[in-house]
Amino acid sequence: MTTKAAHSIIAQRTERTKWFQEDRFGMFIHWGLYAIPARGEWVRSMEQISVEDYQPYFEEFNPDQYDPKQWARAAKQAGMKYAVLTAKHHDGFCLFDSGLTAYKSTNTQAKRDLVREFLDAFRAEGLKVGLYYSLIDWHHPDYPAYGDPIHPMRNNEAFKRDPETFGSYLTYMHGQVRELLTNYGRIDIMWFDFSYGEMVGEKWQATKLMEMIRSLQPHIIVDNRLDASGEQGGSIYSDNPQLYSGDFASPEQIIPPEGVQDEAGNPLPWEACITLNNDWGYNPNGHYKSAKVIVRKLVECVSKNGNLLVNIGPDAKGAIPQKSLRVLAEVGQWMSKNRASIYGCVKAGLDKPEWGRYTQRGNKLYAHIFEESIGPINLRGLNGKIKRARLLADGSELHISKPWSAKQYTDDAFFNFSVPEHFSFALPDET
Ligand code: FHN
Repeated sequence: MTTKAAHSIIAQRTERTKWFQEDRFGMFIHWGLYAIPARGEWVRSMEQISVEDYQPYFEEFNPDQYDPKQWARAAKQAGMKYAVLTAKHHDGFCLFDSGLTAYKSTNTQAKRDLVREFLDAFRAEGLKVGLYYSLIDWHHPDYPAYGDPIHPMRNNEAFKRDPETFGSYLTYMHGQVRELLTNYGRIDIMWFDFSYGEMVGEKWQATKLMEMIRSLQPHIIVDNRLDASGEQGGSIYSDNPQLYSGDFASPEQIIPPEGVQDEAGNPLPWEACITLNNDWGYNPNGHYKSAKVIVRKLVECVSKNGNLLVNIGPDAKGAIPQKSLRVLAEVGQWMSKNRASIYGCVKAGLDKPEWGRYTQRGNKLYAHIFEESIGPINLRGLNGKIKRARLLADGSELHISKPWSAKQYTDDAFFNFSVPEHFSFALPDET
């Protein structure tokens, strides 16, 4: 690829992801037939369930409590600005009315286009909408041979016969992406998942796929997993980006220590995706992360120029688990008072303080104090650089004291008090 072409791709990526880097916080939704066995979305592969033995889940799927308007309200009240729903996960079941398969929600007892209802409900609440689409498909006759759940290609006759297009699967996969980007209005995010081993890039005919995507919805942002796997999700290829390298990196269940940068150290768009209870698909068990942990991870992502996508796994009836709703509601209470320190914020030009993290927007610096202090809180290097400080939660003024006389503190400013955890301050910073 020429340097000029690479620069053009990087410039377009920067423009496309502006809203994404403003919004910072989204909801991931993994939902499908696997909600019935309720042991996570990989249950078919992990337990080597045959297509025939998985079929009863298709026949009985009837989420009569599915109310995407309630989902959208929960996301909005949590302070989330966008949401991504699985249109098709690895088991191949389509939550949308695809013309290319009978393995879809409109052919179940539900008789509903679950994707369309999701898109309508979340748009109505003012959230941006994205669709997750699995490159892997354990149901398609030209793909699965799920003997090896990650590498079914290796024992797949169609793949051996025609490794470039492995039968009709790529035609099917590209065709479904075309359906999703043609029949459902404006889609803001296309979230592909995932490449692995030899199955990467052009093995998916990724350039052709991206040319189609860009022609149908030029504004849409695409993750980096046409070119990366889950564990590689934290990287994005910036110095020589291919058309399919993606608009944002997608670290999974991890927050990169320094965020994601290009070789020159320039920050790149990225989004960490995490589960609430260790499973992406519905599982009533599992340890739920607390609202405090979610808030801290959100602050950490933003303090490193990143986004956080928090997953919920609705049950087979279409209901979001009560435990998930409770965590989301508590996160929303914090966001209602501190959202100014998240939306549109970026990494501050300061070292990470020992007591928490900074985020910044324009000349406002936000101090997120995570640990109750034993004494004055040291705003290292900020002596004389803070015009005033306000507590975000109630707008009250906070006193900034002068540096201590001891030599090593002469450049520092101090909050001369101890504060409870989770405080955020607006520090209009003159620097
Ligand atoms: O295998 C999938 C998994 O089920 C889930 O969808 C995650 C979410 O990012 N992605 C893959 C694992 O990396």
